[in-house]
Amino acid sequence: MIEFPKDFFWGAATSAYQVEGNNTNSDWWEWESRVGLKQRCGQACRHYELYEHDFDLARALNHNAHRLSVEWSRIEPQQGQFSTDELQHYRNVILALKERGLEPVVTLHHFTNPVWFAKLGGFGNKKAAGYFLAFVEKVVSALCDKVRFWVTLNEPMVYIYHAYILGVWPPQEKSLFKAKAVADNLILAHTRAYQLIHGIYKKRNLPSPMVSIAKNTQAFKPCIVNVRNKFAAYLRHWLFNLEFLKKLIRGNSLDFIGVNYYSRSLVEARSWGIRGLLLDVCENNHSPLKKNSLGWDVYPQGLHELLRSLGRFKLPIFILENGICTDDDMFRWNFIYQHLACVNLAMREGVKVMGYLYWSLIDNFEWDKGFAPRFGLIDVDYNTYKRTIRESALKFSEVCKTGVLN
Ligand code: IFM
Repeated sequence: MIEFPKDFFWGAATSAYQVEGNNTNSDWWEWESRVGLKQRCGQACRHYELYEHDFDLARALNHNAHRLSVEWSRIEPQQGQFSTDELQHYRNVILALKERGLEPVVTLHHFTNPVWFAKLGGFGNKKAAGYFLAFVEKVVSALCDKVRFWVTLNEPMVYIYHAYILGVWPPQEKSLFKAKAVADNLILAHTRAYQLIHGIYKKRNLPSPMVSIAKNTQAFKPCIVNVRNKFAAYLRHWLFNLEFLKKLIRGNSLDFIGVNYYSRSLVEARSWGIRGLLLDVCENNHSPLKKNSLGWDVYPQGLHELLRSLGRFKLPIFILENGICTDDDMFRWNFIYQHLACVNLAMREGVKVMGYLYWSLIDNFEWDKGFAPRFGLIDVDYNTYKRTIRESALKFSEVCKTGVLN
């Protein structure tokens, strides 16, 4: 029998743009129409109207926590103009979670920006952190009496990689120089937001908040075990999993480590150059594993190794995303089961993990990949917006209820 602590957080995650619908002031909305994206976000899952129903389902599934994001472009549609209606909307959303006994975990930036901010150069602008802080100040002041867990940035390195290196997300700039500037500004934005949030709680005599980022992570494994591949795998783990976190920890700006984990990357360094060491992956289908519908390897033991490695920082860890897109729901349950077993093993070995949030509560808009990848515990019919609970969700709900993985 595999047991979890009584005070463990169980639940699922979503992000505003991917589920709400009609975020017409967002840079993604503008970009999708400009480039003619095949499948546009449109109404998404209509979660903006249906959130109470979705939270009823989460409650019925025995979740006791839920991660969501607030959409900056709704709250500040024009620079300096804050919408009291939208702030009230998000307050209602948080109250709806609390009424159902779900601990809110609130993300402030999950890939999307207001159009006005994007036009000013987004996080490439020297003043970006200042613009972000004005928004953070409004949101945190409006919600601080109801929210304890804040996530300033979702997967900053994924954001930079897709938007400024691969150039497949807005603003589609392919510039290492820009990518570096954006990374520096994101670190500054986080650090200043961290101080601001703590300052607001202190001023209002509220119990200290828990502030972090959601860090994307991967297991880097040598394809053929030789010195170069082993070195490249180690280097990538150090650079892509740990370095960003280390910077924030050195700046005393993390209260816990937020972890997003999905998959493995099979390292095959074809040279000792930067490209070989940092980017080359196996292209020969060596050591094949089962894959999700986007072709990502399923590799649960990577989560165990990662948690062990993060344990060195002596901060509590909160798994903020772990999930699979698949049309085979038994495969989804297997995925959850195996990852939870790995989390539990790390905990028994002394790593402090506070909770596990599955990505995602409901099927949603998977960015440039559209609606085809199905990550949800709950199926969404995009014609009727009807929700249907999947079998995997029911099995997961038993674990949430009992804290036992059978
Ligand atoms: O859908 C995304 C989410 O927005 C960020 N983390 C990974 C998920 C699956 O790709």
